[in-house]
Parts: sequence; C-alpha cells; structure tokens
Amino acid sequence: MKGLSAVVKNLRPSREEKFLFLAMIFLWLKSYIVSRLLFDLPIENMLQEFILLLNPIGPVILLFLFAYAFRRKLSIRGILISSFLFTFLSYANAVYYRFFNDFITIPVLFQVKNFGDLGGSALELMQPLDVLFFVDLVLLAVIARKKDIKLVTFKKPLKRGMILAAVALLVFNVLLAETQRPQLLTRTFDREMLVKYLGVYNYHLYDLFMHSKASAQRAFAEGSDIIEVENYVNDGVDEPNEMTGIAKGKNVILISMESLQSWVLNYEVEGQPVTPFLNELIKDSFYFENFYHQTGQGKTSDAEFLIDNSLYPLPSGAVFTTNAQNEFYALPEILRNNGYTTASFHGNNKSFWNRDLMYKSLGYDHFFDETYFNVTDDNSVNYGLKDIPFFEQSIPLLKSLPQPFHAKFITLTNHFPYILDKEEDVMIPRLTTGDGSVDRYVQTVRYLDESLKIFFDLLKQNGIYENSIIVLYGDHYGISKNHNKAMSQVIGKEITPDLHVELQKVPFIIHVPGMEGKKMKTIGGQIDVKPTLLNLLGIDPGNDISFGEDLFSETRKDFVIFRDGSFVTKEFIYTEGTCYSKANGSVIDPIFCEKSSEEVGYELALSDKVIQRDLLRFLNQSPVE
Ligand code: GP9
Ligand code: MN
Repeated sequence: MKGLSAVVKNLRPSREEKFLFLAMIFLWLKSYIVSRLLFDLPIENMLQEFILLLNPIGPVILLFLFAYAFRRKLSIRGILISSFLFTFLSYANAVYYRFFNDFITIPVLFQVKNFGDLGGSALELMQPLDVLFFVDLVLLAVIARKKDIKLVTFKKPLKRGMILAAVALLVFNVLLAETQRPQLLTRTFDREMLVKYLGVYNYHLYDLFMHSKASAQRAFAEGSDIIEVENYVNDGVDEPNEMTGIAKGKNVILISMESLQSWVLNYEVEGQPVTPFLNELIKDSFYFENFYHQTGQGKTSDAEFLIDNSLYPLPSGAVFTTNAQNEFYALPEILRNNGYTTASFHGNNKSFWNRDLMYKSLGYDHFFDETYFNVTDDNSVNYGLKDIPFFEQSIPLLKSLPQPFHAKFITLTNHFPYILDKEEDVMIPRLTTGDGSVDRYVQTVRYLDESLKIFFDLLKQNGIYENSIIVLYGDHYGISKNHNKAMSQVIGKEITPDLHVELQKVPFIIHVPGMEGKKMKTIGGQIDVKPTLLNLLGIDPGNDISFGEDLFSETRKDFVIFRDGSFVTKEFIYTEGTCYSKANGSVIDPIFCEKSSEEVGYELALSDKVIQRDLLRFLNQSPVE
C-alpha cells in the first residue's frame, strides 16, 4: 500500500512540470487555432479535423525536449524562447499567407526578391490583433514570476514519456495522413496538403529535409559535368525540314488534356463516340498516333516538365517540387526571349505541384490560377473548376495578353475518380464493366471533349484562332494497372505487359489552321514536344540540352523511353526485363531488341544528373550564329 502511494506520488506532476505542460498546451492550441482560422485549408471530414488538431503536439513536445537537450536544463527563459520560436514560425506563415495564399518554403526564405513582392513591407500585412499570437507568452511569464518557478527538471519518467509520446504521435500522424493522401511524403503534391495533414511545424521539417537533400546533390556538381551531357545530346542535331518555321510568329495554345489516353479516341459507347470533337479535329491536324506519355510520380507536372524542357522527369517525386530552384532553359523562357508573352491557366490551387514557384523558373510571365476565376460549388467538381467554365472564363484573360502569346491550359475534370455531379454534364452512357472508375471514365472524357469544342468555337469567335497554332496532348494515363481486368473487357484482349505499354499512348495533336491534316506514324513522346514546337516556330534555341528530337525530322530515330526503363522502338517493346515483338507479341531475346536497357538507363541517368546537380547553370546559352 505504502509502495503504491509512493508511485502515485511520483507520477503526480510537480509545479514545474505542470508549468511545462501548460506551455505546451498553449502552443498546441494556438497552432491549431492558427491553422483553422488563418489558413484556408479545405477540411472534408471529421478525421481530417482530428489530424489537424493532432499534428502540432508531436513537434511541440520535440521542441521542448530539444531545448532541454541543448543546455541540459530547461529554465523558464528556455521555455519562453522555445515557445516564441514556434509562435514566430506560425506568425511568419500567417503573414506570408495573407499576401501569397501559400506557405513559406526554404528557398523563399533565401529569396530576397520574394520579399520585394510583398508589396513594400511585411509591416503592412501585420494587423493590430496579431498581438494575440503572443498573449500566452506574457501569461506564462506572469505565472512563472507569481509562482516563483525557475527551472524544470526532467525526471527520467517525464523525459521518457515525452520522447515516447512525440515519436508515437508523429508516426500516428504520418499514418493517418497516409490514409487520407497515399504517397504524400514521397510525391509531395501540394504545400496546402502537407500543412493540412502534417501541420505547419512538421511541414517545415519536411521542407528542410527535401531542400537539404537537393542542395547536397547540387554541391557535387562541377562545370565540366555538362560536357558529357552536351556530347550525348548533340549527337543528332536536326537539319531544317519542310515544317521548319511554318508557324513563325503565331500564338501557341497548348492544351493539357487531363488523363486522356489514346484508346478512347474513336471508341464508342452504345453507338455514340466518346470524343466526337477530337475525332473530327484530328482529320484537320497532324495527329501522332504512336505518341506516349513519359511521366513518373509527378503526373500532370511531369508532363508539363517534359514538354517545357525536353528532359526526363525524376525516378521518384516531382521535379516541380524537388528542383524548382534550378536553372532551366524552358520553352516559355525561350519564347519569351523571342518576343512572346507566356502564361499558364489552371482552375486549381496555385501551389499544387508547386506550380507557383516552378513557373518562375520556367519563364512564365503569368499564372492564372483559381483565384483568377469565379469558382463556386456549382461550377466545380473534384479538384476544381470544371473544364467548360474554365475555358469560357479564360477567354477574357487570354484576350488581355499581348500577342504573340504562348498560353497553356491545364484541364481538370477528367481526373480520377471521374466524377460528374450534374445531369447536364453527362453526355454519354457509362460503360458496364462493373469497375466504377473505368465505367465513369468515358463520361468525363466526353465532357472534356465537349469543353474543347466550346473552346475552339470561342477562339474562332474572338479572332484568336486564325493566328494561332493549337497543340493538344494527353498528360498521362487515366486508367492504371489496377483496372486491367475491366480494361481487358473494354478492349477485348488480355492486358499483357507489352499491351500495357501500348496503353500508355496519349493523343498528340498539332492543329495549324489552314493546313491539311496528316496521320503521323512517328514513334515519340512528350520529351519530343519542345524541339518539335521550336522547329515549327522557326526558333533556334541556341546551345540547349534536349533529350528529345523534332517529331517531323526525317533523320529522327523512332523510339520512346519511359521513366521505368521500358522503351518502344519501331519493332519492339521492352518492359519488365522482357523484349516483345510488336508484330505478334512474341518474346525476343533482349540482345535483338534494337536498343539495350543499359543504353536507356544511361540516357535516363544523364537526364537525372542534369536535374539533380542543376547542371544547366553551367550551360553557355548564347545563341548559335
Ligand atoms: C492538379 C492537377 C491534377 O492541379 O494538375 O494533377 P495530377 O493528379 O493529374 O497530377
Ligand atoms: Mn493529370
């Protein structure tokens, strides 16, 4: 009995420990309130609310443990300074958010230019009520003085309990986040999502880790590293061909068609075409029927990256989020140097895929994100603004741009899980495989097709069509491997590994008003778009690093390499370590496979090196005379 009461007594927190808990509770609740009231985080369910409430606790405990370990004691001053540091971090984010609607990143901290953008000074963004951020600190100081608390001693059980609680909470937090957004940490996606699921403090820790990793790799580089790359890519410098300069001085309208795969073109449901508009359009356009997406984990952003840079995306993560500070010599920048105005249009949050920061490095003058559009519950679904209102509302913005312009439109409605919430948006029956995603897919594709028709009509009505070329591409697959069973029903064949590769074909259409259409057999991919467009526009980018090749070039080698090392040539498909004949699907000894997986691996590794070591900063970009 006596022993038990001693244990209980031992567990009962001392006055100092109570004080420490109070400081932690203040900081925790404050962090939650800031996230809830000052950041506009879309909370969709109770679990997300719970995650938001939970996520500051782990880092708050770690903060005080760290403060203790730092001086081997924890004085009142130590507690107040620690509290102040985290408070300041949330406050800095809150102020930054007021202006940028975004969270601070490590590179932003070091970019004085960005603070210039703050529009004078951060002072203007501060508000009188902001003193509330610091009220608990004053309160703590008063309590400490009144109760004469000086030093918190860390008894073993307290320290152990805190370490255990912090680690358990962090793991629990990450696991919960993972249920809501799988692969959040490996793919990053969106700062808003990171803050929502991990909290501001964990987000900063993660951001710090990612940037340290990137800068460590960058530090490895030497100026001479670029020579190996230059020698490799300059192998096949293209000669002018019959398409060179045919679109000189024209506006370039680029449309990213969300999740659009080639098989849906000319596909019918109950006798109705899924893409009636595109089917007609390709008759009057250069249509590349052997064109593949080459994206990795960065999906839409990887497609944008491939097209703007003619470099491969990274083996993991999205270049848009990991290497946005790099030096690039991207299509928009080259066009800008040639008198174009450059812009991107997208009806979603600007920090998704870190576009707001990456676009600066790629040379976009304007980014018309969701804040430029009237987005309501009524005209949005899934990720954001529906494609039809998106195109309709884009017209006045597009008209405001000086010509010639390079304008990219990123559609959104045909995104997994392929939802249409209004009767009027459904223009075709669903499929009947029993796999919901596959069945609904044709309906959102049909909607996308309709939006393109409306956009083309609007371009004509507004006098933009005639002096533009319009280039459309599917960004990546829509139906993943997980739906192979339903897909085999749809196309009437078993999905073997080589057929799976063939299903990675996405439409690529170059529409030049007034020019006759042509079906192109050329085998190529998104990596070839930049050199192809520059050739059409008659622009010589000078000393540039391009892993792709002009799709109209007569000397081009017909092949495409995928991010996972698979490749397709005229006669073969190599994937998962096996080479297949295209003619009859038979398995071939890989030594006869036209290319070797070593060659392909070398090309991918070289492109990765350019990105990870930021090698384009060493490139002499003066145009070749
Ligand atoms: C988000 C949109 C969709 O802004 O681009 O991205 P995804 O998930 O297709 O990469
Ligand atoms: Mn996409």
